[in-house]
Amino acid sequence: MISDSELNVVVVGLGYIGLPTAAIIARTGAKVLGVDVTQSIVDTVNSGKVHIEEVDLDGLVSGVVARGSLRASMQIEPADVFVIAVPTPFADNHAPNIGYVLQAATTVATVLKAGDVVILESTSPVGTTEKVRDLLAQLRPDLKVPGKTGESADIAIAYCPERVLPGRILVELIDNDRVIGGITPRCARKALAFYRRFVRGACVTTTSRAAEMTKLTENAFRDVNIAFANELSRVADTMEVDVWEVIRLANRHPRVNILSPGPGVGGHCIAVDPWFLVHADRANTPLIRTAREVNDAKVDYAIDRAAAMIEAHPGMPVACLGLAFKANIDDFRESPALKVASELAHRFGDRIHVVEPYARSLPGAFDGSGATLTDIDTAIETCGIMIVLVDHDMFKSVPLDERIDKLVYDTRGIWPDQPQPKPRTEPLRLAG
Ligand code: SAJ
Repeated sequence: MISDSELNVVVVGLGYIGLPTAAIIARTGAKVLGVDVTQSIVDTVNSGKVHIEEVDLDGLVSGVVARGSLRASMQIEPADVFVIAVPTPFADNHAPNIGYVLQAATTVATVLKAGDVVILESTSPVGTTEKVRDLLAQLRPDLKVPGKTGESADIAIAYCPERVLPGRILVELIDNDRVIGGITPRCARKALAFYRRFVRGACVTTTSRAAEMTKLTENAFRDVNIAFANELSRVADTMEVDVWEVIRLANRHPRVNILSPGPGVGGHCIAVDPWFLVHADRANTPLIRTAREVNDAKVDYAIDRAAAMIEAHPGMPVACLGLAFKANIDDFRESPALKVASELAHRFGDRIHVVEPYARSLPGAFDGSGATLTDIDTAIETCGIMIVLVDHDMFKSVPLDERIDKLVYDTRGIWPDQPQPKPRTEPLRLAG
């Protein structure tokens, strides 16, 4: 086996998963090249800096870049292992777009040689790894690809989904168990040997198709369970019961574990991946599809409730607390909080004051609205209405005596001691 210091690894895609992965591998002593299509990302990494906010990532990247273990480039180079970590968005009809994956595989094909291992980490529809194999076979007829003929293959191809939670990426990259799906068992074993270099969690091997579906299943499971919590929150509003109390009490049952309602589900994973299953088998996914619709509809419900409160108090300044898609991160992708706050900004203009400790300025969605970005102390001093959209620690720590006289719509349940105004209920509206 090649020693860590002799191993050359290319990571294609230096985003939220690719950059931390590249840095963790570089820390083992391997020589890592991060490849990205964006020049500014390449320049940032090469200067030892990071373009994304993630706990401890800046120190790790500056260390491995200074030691010469991590470099970035727009040009691919030969290596022993190629890790593909590029986005897999979906189109308007929820059809997954694996174009970036195929583009990355095309780039890898230009430098591939016998003995190399190609690993796909991007969340992908079932069958994508086989499509990568077919593409490599087409582009490099000189190399024997796995699973095509009875002969032993020249290269190994596997699927190993990332499972890390934003905010805990570096810890989870090492500690989480990994599912490693090979095109063939031999491919899985080759990829396993690579992950064992830096993963402390268990590494379990399977087929590429099972590994692909496992990843989609994990996020669909969470989406369905959050949808249950979001549905409960609406029923509780109708019943004039505190949903947070009901959930706390129900969760005392030894076999009940209800998740938390919120203003909807955001991020680039849970709100997206379930569609890959629905798109693949619409007839057999009514539950997964409805969960998506329930979670999407929660955004409109939150807007309606907040707007009713604001309309009932003409002229009163409003603080929207949080824009990130979840607590304590700077990621605003697919954020329900951002959707609610920007919609309120366009309806109520300069009455809306946004507090977001992770933003230096208001995102483009607020352009022309008249809303302003402010800090939590100013918001407490000036705003009579508070709409809690993100459970950032900074907001949780505001004591009751600083908000006792406020009108509060708390979509995250961070202030259980706050006297709640009576909600205005609307019938459930499902998208599509
Ligand atoms: N949310 C709720 N209520 C909850 C939990 C979450 O409303 O009880 C909301 C969050 O506020 C956020 C969204 O759901 O808007 C998603 O947040 P999350 O913390 O559940 O998940 P992500 O998107 O940050 O990361 C998920 C994780 N998947 C699972 O937990 C099954 C992570 O492990 C995956 O690696 C990641 O997706 C991914 O990249 O696929």
